[in-house]
Amino acid sequence: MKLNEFLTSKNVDSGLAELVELLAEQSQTIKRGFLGHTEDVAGTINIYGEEQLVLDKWADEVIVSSLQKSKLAHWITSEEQPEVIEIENAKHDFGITLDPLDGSSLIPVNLTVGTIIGIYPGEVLNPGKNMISAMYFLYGPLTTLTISIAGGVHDFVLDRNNEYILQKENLTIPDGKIYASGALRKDWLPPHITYVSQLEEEGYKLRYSGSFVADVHQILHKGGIFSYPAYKGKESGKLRLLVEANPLGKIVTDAGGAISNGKENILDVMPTAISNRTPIYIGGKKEIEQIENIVKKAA
Ligand code: AHM
Ligand code: MG
Repeated sequence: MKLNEFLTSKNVDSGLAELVELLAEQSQTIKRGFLGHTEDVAGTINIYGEEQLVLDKWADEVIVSSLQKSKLAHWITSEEQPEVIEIENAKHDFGITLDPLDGSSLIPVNLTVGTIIGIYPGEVLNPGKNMISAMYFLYGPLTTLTISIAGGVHDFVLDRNNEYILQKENLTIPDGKIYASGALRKDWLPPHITYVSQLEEEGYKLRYSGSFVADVHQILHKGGIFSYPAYKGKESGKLRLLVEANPLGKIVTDAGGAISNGKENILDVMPTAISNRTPIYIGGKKEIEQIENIVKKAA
């Protein structure tokens, strides 16, 4: 079943369906643009102090300009933009969060990267639990779309005719024994050290690529836990609350898993700025309970 047929069959609001289809079209433009630009550095730095690739800025431009032209959303916040973009005379009040190319440091070595998007019914400076839909596109051996919409999480794959076709409806995170942890081991804080050694003792296997969206995709389909913890000198961790944690948090939660900063559900956190970062634990409910118990005991 094609994406547009699926959205119709689920009675998705026509404005939201139009927006999802527009974003799906942009993902194809982004994927086609990789050829020939995989190593180019833009010579600019984003608000997080990271060097931008030509492709980071270009993917951002593709999606932002399509939203500006279509007027299907009112607000956009992007990892590559310093401020919230407001679209005048928007047709709907949707607020969009965007990580145009997550894991982009892996593009020069041809590993899987993706685009992460959250959709709010209004302004983006809101707790993640207010999102009405979230999705990510993965550019790997296949181009895929995983979306939380209409009460479930669904996988689509781009076919030879450039149509996203339903692969799996209402997917749920299985039990599994994979773990991923970011930050340097020498900088981990005591609760995280305890957690990782417990996981390793229980037979969890390390799988960490450096692409959050690809690593979480693996956990969503195979079970386990991804973490990018608080670490020495960086109590808020590395990853971004609005454009990274919340959309993937919604997807994994809607698939029966959970997301936490070690103390509480990240989706309950009220952001104070679009640039907020957060420690992240995302995966199975059992693994999230385990880290929250360790953190509680250590307090
Ligand atoms: P990006 O959105 O600029 O690619 O940055 C975020 C990425 C995540 O995809 C990944 O989990 C993390 O940064 C990797 O960081 P590190 O190199 O510290 O392992
Ligand atoms: Mg990112």
